[in-house]
Amino acid sequence: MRGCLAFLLILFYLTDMSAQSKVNYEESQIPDFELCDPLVSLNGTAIKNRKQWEDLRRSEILSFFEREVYGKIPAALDNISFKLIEEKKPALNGKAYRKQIEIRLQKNDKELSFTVLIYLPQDQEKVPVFLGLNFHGNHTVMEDKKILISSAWSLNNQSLGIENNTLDSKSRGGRAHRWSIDKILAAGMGLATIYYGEIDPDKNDLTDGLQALFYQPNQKQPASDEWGSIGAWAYGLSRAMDYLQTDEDVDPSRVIVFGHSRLGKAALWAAAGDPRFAAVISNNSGCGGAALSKRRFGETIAAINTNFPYWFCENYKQFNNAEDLLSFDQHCLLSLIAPRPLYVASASEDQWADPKGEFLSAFYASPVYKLYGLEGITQKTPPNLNEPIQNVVAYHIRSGKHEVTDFDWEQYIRWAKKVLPY
Ligand code: GTR
Repeated sequence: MRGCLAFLLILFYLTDMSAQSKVNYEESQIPDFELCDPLVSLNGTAIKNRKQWEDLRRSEILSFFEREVYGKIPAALDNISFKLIEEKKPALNGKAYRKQIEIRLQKNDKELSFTVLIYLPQDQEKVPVFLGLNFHGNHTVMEDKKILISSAWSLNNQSLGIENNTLDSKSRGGRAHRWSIDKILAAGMGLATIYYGEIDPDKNDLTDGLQALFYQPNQKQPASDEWGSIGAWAYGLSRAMDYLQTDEDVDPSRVIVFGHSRLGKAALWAAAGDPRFAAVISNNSGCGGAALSKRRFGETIAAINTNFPYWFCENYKQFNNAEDLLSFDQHCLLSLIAPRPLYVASASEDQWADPKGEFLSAFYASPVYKLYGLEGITQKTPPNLNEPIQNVVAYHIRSGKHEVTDFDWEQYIRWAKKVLPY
């Protein structure tokens, strides 16, 4: 009897593993599925105007994503403070000003700090700013020796020469190609960036980082409806926004939150929960970001929860290989951004992130923009490669890999100038 049970368990495990490892890249193999209508509330009420959307429907959607996907923020901070660790100084051969600010969070007699690096164009007041997390430290964003190197844990990276989970000057400027700072400054805009590992190290261990600040004595992991790492990174973006609101060089009404890949998921979630972000850009955010989960194309919920079991809340695992149970798909996450401008971008070789699922998600979120009289994505077929659609909801599919390129930034800057209030 016991042998039989063990055999069944092994069989179940193997079947489950093979279901997880089969990655579908065929449109013809996408299962039939139904998407919820963002404009019909849970009790069946048709949402006809902004008031109904804001009073009734929006909070239904937001609380679903809080409880079942990214996890709730467990409590309020005891204190937040800002320290200018590098005053505003001329940088980049006189093209810019740079400053570095430490943000300190305190809770339960514990604290966590992270550093915001800011570049602003010279001779300009109240600058609109792109705010984005970076993967390997602020010092990788620019070849600028004055940028402080973080002592926080980092993922190793061969091409950047990062070993022993420790950052050093070898990787200085190693990711400059992802930030197009010259183009941003030339457009009269600024850049604020934070190393995400200072907020929560990207490893399967929630005993440190932001979560740990909020634990009760003896608590070692978040409750099943509380935040994972993506929730923590998004929270860090909002705390950076707290700072930006106090910075007299920045226009707090024009802060665009940006993120690539896992950090694109964090940017979307930050903007969904924090209306102070004027706009959001999701660059190749894929599964658990802009892409529709029910398509099960490329990365699936089971795959992401297996490879990164700490990114989402524990409750999200109930949807592993059970996408039909989702009462809301990711287009509903995008609808939470309305009426603020939203840019979803894909790359043709990034099939893992399901470019078509990212496009359709923006399309299905667009009726909410229409309630506000704004133009979203109105065509149901994706545009040609490298031919952006730039309405209040924007989309492009760039040729090439999972990356952030100059082409991407050129589109974001052009669009930001068009859609932000001036
Ligand atoms: C992948 C992950 C994606 C995406 C990517 C990244 O391994 O499966 O969801 O987040 O990492 O962040 O680069």
